[in-house]
Amino acid sequence: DPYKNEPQRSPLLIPSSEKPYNAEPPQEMLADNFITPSHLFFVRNHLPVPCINLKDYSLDLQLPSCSISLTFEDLQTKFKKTSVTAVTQCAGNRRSEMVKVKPVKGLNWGIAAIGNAKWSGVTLEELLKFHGVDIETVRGKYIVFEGLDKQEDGTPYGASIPLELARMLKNDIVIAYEMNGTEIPRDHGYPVRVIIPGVVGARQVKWLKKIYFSTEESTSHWQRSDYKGFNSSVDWHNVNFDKSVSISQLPVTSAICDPVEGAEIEQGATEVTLKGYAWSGGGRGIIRVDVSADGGKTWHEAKLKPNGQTPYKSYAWTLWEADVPLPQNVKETTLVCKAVDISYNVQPDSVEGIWNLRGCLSNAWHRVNVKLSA
Ligand code: MTE
Ligand code: MO
Repeated sequence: DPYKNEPQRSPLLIPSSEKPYNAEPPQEMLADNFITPSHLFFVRNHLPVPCINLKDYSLDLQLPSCSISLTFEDLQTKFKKTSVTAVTQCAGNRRSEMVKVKPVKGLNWGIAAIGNAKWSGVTLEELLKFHGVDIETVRGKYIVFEGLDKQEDGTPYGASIPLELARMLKNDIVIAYEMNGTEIPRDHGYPVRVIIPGVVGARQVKWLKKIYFSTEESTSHWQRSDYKGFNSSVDWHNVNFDKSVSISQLPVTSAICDPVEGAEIEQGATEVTLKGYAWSGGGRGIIRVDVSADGGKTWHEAKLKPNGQTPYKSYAWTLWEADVPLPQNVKETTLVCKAVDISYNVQPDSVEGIWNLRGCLSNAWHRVNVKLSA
């Protein structure tokens, strides 16, 4: 069994698949902490978790003029330690809302395939500069990352981002050896993982083994034939993955973590307290979250908790809270939230128009139906 050496996991996590292991925390716990505790951080594994002995570990940098192999100690001691607090979100977060429109292929994620952590390590810029490589002039079109987890035929998990994007983010991309101040847990990439803030989870390669430049995107299945968007009429008979652009920076999203679907609001309540998260890709900060307790007829502004970052480099999420007046003399109602980012990007009002066969990028207004006891 290739899965016989999997790590211990928190019993609080709710698995959507066991082998490979995929799980999300209970959604009502998500908005309690600005920094998601590592044991509650969602896990998205495509393959068995590799067993890595620190003594044998090295990171291979394939540079234009030479190949360099760095030990874990090299990473910790040769370079300045930089930290970035950033969201990692799976492209399939909130897929279960898309499934209600029409079935899709993929894990049935709720709203918690997202987390916010502090990652520490060396920036890509510094790592390359140290070895005499200027990312501004290096040749190639993509930077490629490979993991130590392998498919049965030996091909590793891999991902890439365009070099143009890597240049924009060169001081923010971190080759991380710590998560939330301690060693990275096995499920999250022990001992080293790349963090590319503002970019989809799929590119943040765990168990990082190799970095190189290429004229082509990573040839991995997950880069070429997955994690792309399509219009709602494309189905598995006519889909052409080569014709769609790989997902990198993510769109604006938000969700109500508490109350949860089907909750009963206490008798006679005139208001309900909503708690949730909002986040946008590309470092675009959240400027407003609108909430409604009558299905979107009337709107109120949620109180945003500052994330300590700046509007155009807002890689962390924004947690929010709102006390919203409840409609009276009804037995049930729908709570709604929607966020606006610094570019005034908004979330689509319904999921129908953005439905796609892989159930990616599900970022419509988040709706939660609750019961009001008379
Ligand atoms: N890296 C490797 N090596 N193998 C993987 O399966 N999954 C990716 C990414 N990096 C993956 C990987 C996907 S799709 C996501 S959403 C994130 O890791 C999830 O990170 P997490 O498990 O730490 O939450
Ligand atoms: Mo993902």
